[in-house]
Amino acid sequence: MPHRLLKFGFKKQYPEQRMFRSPEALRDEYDVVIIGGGGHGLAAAYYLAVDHGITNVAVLDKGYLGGGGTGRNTAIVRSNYLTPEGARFYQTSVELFQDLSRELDFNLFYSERGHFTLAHSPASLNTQRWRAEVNQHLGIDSKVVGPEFIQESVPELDITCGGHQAPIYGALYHPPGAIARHDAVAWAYARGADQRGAEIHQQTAVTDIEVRDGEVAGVHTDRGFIKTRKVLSAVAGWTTSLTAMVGLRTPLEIHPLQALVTEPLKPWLNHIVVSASLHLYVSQSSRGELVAGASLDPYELISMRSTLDFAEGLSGHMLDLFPCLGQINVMRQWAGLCDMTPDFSPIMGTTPVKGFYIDAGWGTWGFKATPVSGKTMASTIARDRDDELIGAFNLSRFGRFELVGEKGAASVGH
Ligand code: PYC
Repeated sequence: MPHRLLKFGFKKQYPEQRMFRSPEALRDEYDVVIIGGGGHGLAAAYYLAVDHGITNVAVLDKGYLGGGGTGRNTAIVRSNYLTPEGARFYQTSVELFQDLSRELDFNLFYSERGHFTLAHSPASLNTQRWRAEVNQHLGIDSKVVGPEFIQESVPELDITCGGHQAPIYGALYHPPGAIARHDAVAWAYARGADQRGAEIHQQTAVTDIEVRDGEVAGVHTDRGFIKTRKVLSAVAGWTTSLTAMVGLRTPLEIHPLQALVTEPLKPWLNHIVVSASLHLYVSQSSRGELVAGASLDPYELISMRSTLDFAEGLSGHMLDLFPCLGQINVMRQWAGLCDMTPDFSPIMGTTPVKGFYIDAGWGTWGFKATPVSGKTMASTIARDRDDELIGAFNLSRFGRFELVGEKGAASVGH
């Protein structure tokens, strides 16, 4: 490291600003307590302040900020969903993402790449046509394309899959499909919320939620009791522990989802390529690494361990599509926890416990929803009424058998 840079680093004259404050003590009372310092919780704190002027807010996390689903996904943003409810919701998120670096004054490395969902059979191409129809009806930029278009866009892709797998018949192409730097999204929302008065308390575990006469009265933490009448649960993977505290049942199942990155390469893959049949999605990050994942581990498990099975299976399928990658090394792999719903749509909004709001069921589709979930949950909390965009995602839909079957959700078997 150059000597001058080192000297600058140690000089007290130019202290580097902290991203957000770390208040020593919890207040006795907050207007809103948000459990979960991931993107969703932090975005909710930000929009509570910006859209509703509610700033007496605490965000609590038992670990560190962005250490759960936010830091463990493959950072894909898109809105080419199949249900009108899902497509409309994610389209709002894409639109928020497109302006987010400017709004939060933070480089989120938001990069529009174009998103291909490859179809390896006529049946799969039919599903992609169905998605394109729904998308176009809602004004979402999405269309079915043939093998020539795919090959021209991604010349390294082996359209025949080497004869090991069914060849590619066509794809759903979604030009606004993008990637972003996931950690930066959490930090930027944290900074924005903190600047407006919200407090972020890491290493603060919620041990119980006090409910009196059907209404939230406070939160017990390992640092003491906090009085509050409004609590948001935004804790992918741990939702069922919190809902148990307030006596609510959900149909959630927790499954690990694994991913990996390769060593960095010169930029060559300009698009996001997804194959549902091969259980693979891959993009190239701004650092040059190929970021790739497969489908959920097929069993319930609350563990973030990685497996060799996953790395082997994924690498095999990556080579079916991109035989040129035979000599590339895998650098890291990891897992996140996905709380899966039976219909592959999230659970959002008010609950039968007054003052307890839920932002859960994010399965494999949570990162891309960060801005819209924050905005709609903030409005739901502020008004104590489900935001219009998330009405279909209320927990009560399971009791009413009004599911929102979302076949546009990635990395799950439908
Ligand atoms: O929804 O695009 C997606 C996705 C990719 C990986 C996991 N989910």
